[in-house]
Amino acid sequence: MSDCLFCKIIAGEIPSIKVYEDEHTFAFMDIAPLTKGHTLLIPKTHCKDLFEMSEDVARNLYAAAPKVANAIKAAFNPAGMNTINNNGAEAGQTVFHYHLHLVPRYDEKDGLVVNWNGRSQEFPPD
Ligand code: DGP
Repeated sequence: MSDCLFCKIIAGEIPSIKVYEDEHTFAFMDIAPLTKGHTLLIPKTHCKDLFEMSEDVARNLYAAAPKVANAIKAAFNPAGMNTINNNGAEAGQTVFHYHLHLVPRYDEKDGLVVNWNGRSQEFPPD
């Protein structure tokens, strides 16, 4: 899609820090990382969100997810990882090309505020 930010990143028209690429997917560092190593995994085929995603695109994307997660783990040595995907502005989506957030977690006191489902919650909860 010509006016899509993430399509432009895939095409190399906008620079990014690439983490992984194969025939169907592309992964790069988030410009505003929630934690060290926060990465976005996207399909090369443009689709707005999960509701528009075909089974083939989903299969290829999630086949790449463990590879990307393990590359992040090897590079940053996190203790855990959140995978999150926002669909629709009301759900917090700001870029309308499907993306899976891979957010490394370092310890329960890393101060990250979790706000994936419309609720804001200090981590860890009381
Ligand atoms: P979401 O709110 O789920 O739609 O997340 C969009 C993410 O995209 C957000 O964490 C910031 C990231 N982002 C936005 N613009 C750019 C960009 O130009 N480059 C990179 N690397 N990330 C971007």
